[in-house]
Formats: sequence, C-alpha cells, structure tokens
Amino acid sequence: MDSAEHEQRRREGFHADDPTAGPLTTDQGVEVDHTDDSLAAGERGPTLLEDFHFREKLTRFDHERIPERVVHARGAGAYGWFEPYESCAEFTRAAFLQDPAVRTPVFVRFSTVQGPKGSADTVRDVRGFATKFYTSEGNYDLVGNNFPVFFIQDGIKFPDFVHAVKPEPHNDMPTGASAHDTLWDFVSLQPETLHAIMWLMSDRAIPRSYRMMQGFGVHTFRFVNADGKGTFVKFHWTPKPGVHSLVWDEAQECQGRNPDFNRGDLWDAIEAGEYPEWELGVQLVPEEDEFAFDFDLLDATKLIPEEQVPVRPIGRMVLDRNPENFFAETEQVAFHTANVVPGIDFTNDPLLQARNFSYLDTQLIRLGGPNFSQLPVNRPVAPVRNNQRDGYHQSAIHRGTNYSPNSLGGGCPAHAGVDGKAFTHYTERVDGHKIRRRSPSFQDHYSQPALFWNSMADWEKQHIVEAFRFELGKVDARAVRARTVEQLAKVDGDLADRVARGVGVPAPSGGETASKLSSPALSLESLRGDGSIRTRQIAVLVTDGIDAEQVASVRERLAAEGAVVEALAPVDGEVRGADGELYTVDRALPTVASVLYDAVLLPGGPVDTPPTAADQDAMRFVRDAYRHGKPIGALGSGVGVLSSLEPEGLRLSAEFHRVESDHGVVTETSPGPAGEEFLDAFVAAIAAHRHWDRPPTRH
Ligand code: HDD
Repeated sequence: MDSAEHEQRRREGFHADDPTAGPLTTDQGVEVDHTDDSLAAGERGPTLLEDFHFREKLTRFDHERIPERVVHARGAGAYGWFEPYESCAEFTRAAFLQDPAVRTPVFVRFSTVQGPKGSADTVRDVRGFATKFYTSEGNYDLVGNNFPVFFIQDGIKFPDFVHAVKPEPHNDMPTGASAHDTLWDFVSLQPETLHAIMWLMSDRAIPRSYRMMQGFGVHTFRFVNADGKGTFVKFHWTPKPGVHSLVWDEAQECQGRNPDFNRGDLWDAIEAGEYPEWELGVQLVPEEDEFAFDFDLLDATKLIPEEQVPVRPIGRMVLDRNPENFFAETEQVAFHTANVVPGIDFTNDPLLQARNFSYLDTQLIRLGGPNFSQLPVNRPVAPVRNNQRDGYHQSAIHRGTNYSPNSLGGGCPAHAGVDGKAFTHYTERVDGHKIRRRSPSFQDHYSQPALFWNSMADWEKQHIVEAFRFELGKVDARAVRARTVEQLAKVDGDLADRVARGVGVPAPSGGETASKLSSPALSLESLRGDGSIRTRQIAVLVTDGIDAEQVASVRERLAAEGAVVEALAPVDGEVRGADGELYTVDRALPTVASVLYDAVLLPGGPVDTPPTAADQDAMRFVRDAYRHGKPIGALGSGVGVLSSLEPEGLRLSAEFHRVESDHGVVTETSPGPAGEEFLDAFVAAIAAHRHWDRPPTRH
C-alpha cells in the first residue's frame, strides 16, 4: 500500500453528513422547520413533552462533554507525515523505517500535564509529545514528553505523583501550576523525582512554541531486526528551528494575555504553510552493552548523555494539516504505549510496563467503551480482522463466525505468521524471585540532576535558581521548603545555597556536587537550530510622524526572511507618516503586549519627535522586551526612545550612520531606509532568540 492509499484510507469516513447540503433534520433524519422556539400550549403556555426535537436537541447538548484526560488534559494536535532518511533494517524490521520513498501519515498531540482542559498554555509544566504513526503494519504510538526523564521509576507511584502535582484536594488549587505544598512535599520525600524536577525548573518547562521543543520517548525501548536481534533504543525528536523558551515572568503574563499562546502558534504556523518539522534521532545501545553505564538503562529517571552515545538521525516528521474538528480528532485521539509494530518492542522498565496497562484502561473510561479504535483519528490504515465484537458504540457490521478455531467460517481470520509479517515478542530470558523491591541499580538519585546542573550555561543556572525560589516561595510549610533544599544539597551545594537564600531556610553546610560530569548537549546554547527567523513575530511601534520609508525597508527584509511583522499604534486604523502618506496599522497597542512578540522595532521620525516616548503602552512594551532579553532594533530618533530607558552601559549608536549591536539591541541613528549592516545585525539578533545578562535600565 503506498502513502497516497494510506492517506485515503485514513480519511475515509472522516466526515459526518455534510450539514450544509440540505435542510435541518433530527438524528433520525426527520426534517425540521423550526429550531428557535419550543412547542408550547399557547403563546404564553407551558412547553410540551411531545416536542421530540426540543428534547433531542437538549439531550444531545447535555451529553456533549466526555471526561477529560486524567493527565495531559489540555492539548493541541496536527496531522503530517514521517519519512526515514534510509533503511534502518540493520536494527529494526519496522516497515515504516525501511524505505525513504514511503511517507507514513502521523497525528501528533502536544499537551501540558497538570492543568485541566481549559487551563493556560504557558504554565511551568512538562509538555506531552505524542505521535501516532499510521503504518502499513498497524499503528505505532510514540507517547513521549519534552523532557528525556520522568519523575518516578515505577508506575505504581504514578497516582501518588499525579495526586501531589494536581490541584490540592481541599480547594482544587492551583490550576496549571506546580508551585504548591503537596508537590514539593512529595518531591522532598521521593528523591527519584529530582532529575525531572531540575528539568521542570529549567526553561524547558516554558517552551516558546510546540514547534520549538524537543521530544523524547524517555524509556529505553528495543529495536528488533528481521533476524530477531535486539538493540536498545532511545528516541529523540529535534525541532528544525531549534529549542527556544520563554522567561518565567513573560510566561506568566502570557497566561492572561493569550491563554492559547502555544496552540495558537501551532495552528497559525500550519495555516500559513510554515510546517513544523522535527528530525527523529535514535541512541542505539547493543544488547551486550546493557551494563556498560553507571546507571540502569531500565530507569526512566536517567538519560544517556549524547557525548557517550551519539544521537543518530534516522528520519524527519512534518506537520502540515490542522484538524477540522477539535473534539472528533484532538480530543478523541487515544494513544497507547503498547501500540507497537513488528520491529519495536519493550524493555522491563517498570514505568513502561505500568504504562502498557494504564493507557488502554484510561481510554475505556474516557471514550466510553472498547470500540474507540474505530474512531476515524484512531483507525489504523492497516486492515483489522479479528473476533473482538460488539460493545458500546460498535460501528462495524461484522459478518461470519466470531470464534477461533472455526470451520463454519472457513477458519477465518487465519493466524498470521506464514509470511513472517506478524508481531513476535522479543525472546528474552526472564528469571527471578517474585519480589516487591526496587532494584539497587536504580538507587542513585543525585548524579544525573548534578550532571544536568553542570551542563547549564550561567544564565540557565540563574533561571533554575529563580524557578526554585518561586516554587518553594509559594510553599507554606517551611519544613517542606527546608527538606527540599536539603535534597538539593545532595545534588549540588552551590545550587542549594542559592535556592536557600531566596526562600528563607538555612543553607545546608558543606554540599559538594554529586557529579563532576557535564553534557553540553543538554544546554539550550547547543540547540539553537537552523538560525532562521521564519515565523518569528516582530512588532513595529508606529505613530503619526514615523519615517514610513524606513519602516518599509525593515518590513521588506524581515518578511523576506519569513518573519511575521505587525505594525502597532496607540489606536487601530492608520497613522500619517512624516511624508504625509497614510500607513496601515495592524493592531492597537492596548490589545497586545510585548510578551506576544519575539522582537520589537522602534522606527524613527523627524528629529526631536520620538514617535513613542510619550506613549505609556509603548514604553512599557519596550521595557518588557528589554527585560525579557528580546531583540530590539531602533532607527533614527527611535534610538532616543530606547536611550530614555537609560540602559546602564549598553552601547547605543550616537553617531550618524553607525550601527551598534550590543546584547541584541541594534541601533542606527541615520534617517531614511535602514542600511544592510543594520538589517543583518537585527536579523542575527532575532535568530539568536534571547539575549541574557543585559545591563539593567534605570527606568
Ligand atoms: Fe502518561 C497520557 C506521556 C508516564 C498514564 N502520557 C499521556 C500523554 C502523554 C504521556 C504525552 C497524553 C497523550 C495524549 O496526547 O492523548 N506518560 C507520558 C510519559 C511518561 C508517562 C512520557 C513517562 C515516561 N503515564 C505515565 C505513567 C502512567 C501514565 C507511569 C501510569 C502508570 N498517561 C497516563 C494515562 C494517560 C496519559 C492516565 C491520560 C490520558 C491518556 O493516558 O490517554 O493513561
């Protein structure tokens, strides 16, 4: 079956009857001529029970909601495809990893974990990154996160962990946040959480965009080739535009300004034809090297440093279509870690083993019965033939016998296997006593959090410290704060000391670091992507008197580089340029904020009339952009606007025709169209995303 047929089969049955193709009907197909008034006994009389249309309409409405996911309730999804770069036959027989000419359709759902379905996008949280590959051999689900490690080692602790992080039971607060007593109580008592907690306190937990975050399968899985040979594998998704994050202050403001910040960004990019893309990479470990590490490959709180086992790129995924109906597709999609295909198998990771139970179980309650795999978004493109019958919401009309073996049904469906295509479980010798005990090889909880800390740039460390101070600062129980800091001291003395000073608890003495190792690949500094500024949102602050020619010259260059430029003015409509021409405004400043943009340009106007200095919204915009490390370009008298903030010691151009670029602030005082030197420097500043360690401003 080629990929076009795949797509065709997957889409079959996707649409209910077209509601625009004829008159309104009831669910039974009876035409209805009136849906605005209920049937009543007289003009001011009571509603009549026999109004079946009214009752059906209300009943259906009453039943529109299904239980939200117990975790990962808030999400956004998109369709696309995956193609391998070359055959991976040496390691796996999975059909979708064999032929670069075959594109496998995918559906991906990104999510936050803690908050309910209606919570804000930019909370501090792990992001889910779940991919359903509709392969020719059946559906394969890679249900990952944007962190490579998880909070617990054994799935039996999952309900405890989730209870601790979810809103507190007595008052259902806080929504979408981990900064509360019960989570930190759990963390302080369960040190296996510390590695994932380090990631949670880092900027990875506040991604700029779903398109700009990594994805990880987390567990060690197993590839199996046609000879039955196994190879351990860890999966990595790497986004083409690089990994970019928000800053915490900005993320919090975004929650109010645009709670749909991440899902809107995904939607808009796909609508604009800027298709998000990731490279799939694998870390491969031969079976014979299972014990070659100072941690256990089966422990999901550990990562394999890339410097030790490089990530090998094996293919790419592009998302190119938004769903048509959020409920039908994004809400009803059902992922399951046990959805594997021949050539991909499990390991004995106890977290993975628990997940293999939990996901099917949860879909049964969430989607109301066992036939959810018949829903269009879940339906495999590979044919389904078995004796599993009936149940709620059965939509197939099965014929013939429903047991095996049978003779009356011609023995159908026959067992697969004659052509070697069937799934066969990896043959692994298992030997042991029946015990309820964590393996001693899982007991080092401090080295890898220290490895992560050691790998961070100074500004990343500072953000981690600030995040710990924020979170623990919200914890009422002083003993929990103190116990958490004691745990941090076992990771790294400096970290614990810096956190302790912010949260009013004594710094534990003599803390060393639990590891001297570092992995530079973990720092955002090494994940800057392809250096492009495509889809970056650039604000241009305009008012009456702007140099419209100058604005046009910058707009043209930024648009040519694929950025999205919007002109913001105190009020919507038009502004009159210095040349007397009208210039169109895209949005009024009071309706937006700097946190919704990646960079800002301050164009000039006639000397002595800085276009924005008098405008409080504009000044706040620039101040926020500066504080959040965002690239700022200023031209002509626009430089004066910036210098009115008095950034201490920042180089701003004062001389005519001179371009200064300092900490992502690019200035040129000359009037008229922007020169190449300015444009190149501004584009480079935007491509670098953020500029940390800026000198403070006086205003
Ligand atoms: Fe899970 C949903 C990722 C551990 C039980 N999980 C869920 C989703 C993602 C993950 C991305 C949302 C899928 C979607 O978009 O519909 N979960 C992970 C990762 C884990 C992990 C990367 C650790 C490596 N999960 C985990 C454990 C358990 C669960 C240990 C239980 C033992 N997860 C669930 C669940 C959910 C779920 C309760 C809720 C909704 C759903 O499954 O479909 O079954």
